[in-house]
Amino acid sequence: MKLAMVFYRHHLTRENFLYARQLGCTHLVIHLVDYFHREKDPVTGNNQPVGDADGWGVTRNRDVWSYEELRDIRKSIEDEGLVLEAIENFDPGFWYDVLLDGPKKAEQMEGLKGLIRNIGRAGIPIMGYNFSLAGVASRISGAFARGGAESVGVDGCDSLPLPRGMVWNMFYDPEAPKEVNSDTQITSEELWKRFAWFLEELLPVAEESSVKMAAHPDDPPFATLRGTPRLVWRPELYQRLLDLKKSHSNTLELCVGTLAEMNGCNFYDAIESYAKQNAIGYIHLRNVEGQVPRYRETFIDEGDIDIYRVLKILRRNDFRGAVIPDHSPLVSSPAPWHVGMAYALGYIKAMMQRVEKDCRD
Ligand SMILES: [Mn+2]
Repeated sequence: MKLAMVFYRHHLTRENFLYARQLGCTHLVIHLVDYFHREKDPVTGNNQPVGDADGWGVTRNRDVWSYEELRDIRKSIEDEGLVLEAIENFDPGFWYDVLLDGPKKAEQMEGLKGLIRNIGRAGIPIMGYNFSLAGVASRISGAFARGGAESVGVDGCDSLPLPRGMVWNMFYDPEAPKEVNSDTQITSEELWKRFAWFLEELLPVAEESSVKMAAHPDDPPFATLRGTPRLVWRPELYQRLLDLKKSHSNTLELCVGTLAEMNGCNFYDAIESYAKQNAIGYIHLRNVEGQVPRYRETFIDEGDIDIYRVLKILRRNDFRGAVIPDHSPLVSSPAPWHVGMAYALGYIKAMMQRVEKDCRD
């Protein structure tokens, strides 16, 4: 098992690479989609300029990340003694019509295929993605965690329908007419049909390029959100995703926190079963109290998840991939995000060492 962390694009500096290495990471996951937020974002701890007048993110990116750009990022990471393990998330501007079954679908799929080839050529083993129309929504933030640390949670489901020009929580076309996009008001089976096409088209290219595609479940795991169906909001739907096409390149970006937020989910059994199938690309690890429709993200040492038990299941099933802290509450300090991540990393590293020792003895 490898300890890693995720950096957003604005984090890709030598100082941060040293920070990760000093805290015991050997690997990194990078998030190249720039998000824009109204105010301080409790997940990234970042103050970003707003995207549009209502504070939604806007992407005008259409050209996928080039081989040269990816190669240079990988080199800058390797120069500091770290390994680039995965890229997390496509820019919504690359594939909105793949999600919406829109007119540019075929053209955008060619773009995604080119991107997967670039990723393989740049020597990056995993591409994490989330096949979702509404993306992350319904989240609230507040002083929810220990000592009033700022954290995120969910209190019921956001039913505001998706407007035209938006997928996830970003506008790819901010000038689109302000009306409900009926292409997002579809059945669950229609969503699975769109997903099956995506996988059928892209997996052969991923296989040829030695890239693993790794799917994140829907966060938060509601059956529907903003009037759209969700793909993976129950553990058996994660299995359905794997069963659609058996392949070394069809894997999971297994988010333990999201699994724990699913109603009635025995997430230990679920993790064990995915690990036995060797179907885990990499792990998102965090802790949480409660389940949909109401939960709060906590510090990693609190909440409903026994982190030691999760890591032990992974180790016993010979999981060799990366584990990253998913989110952490922000810690009151001059560097709230960095301190929160450092705390989570230290805790996970200690548990990994303990698991390693217990499994050897
Ligand atoms: Mn996650």
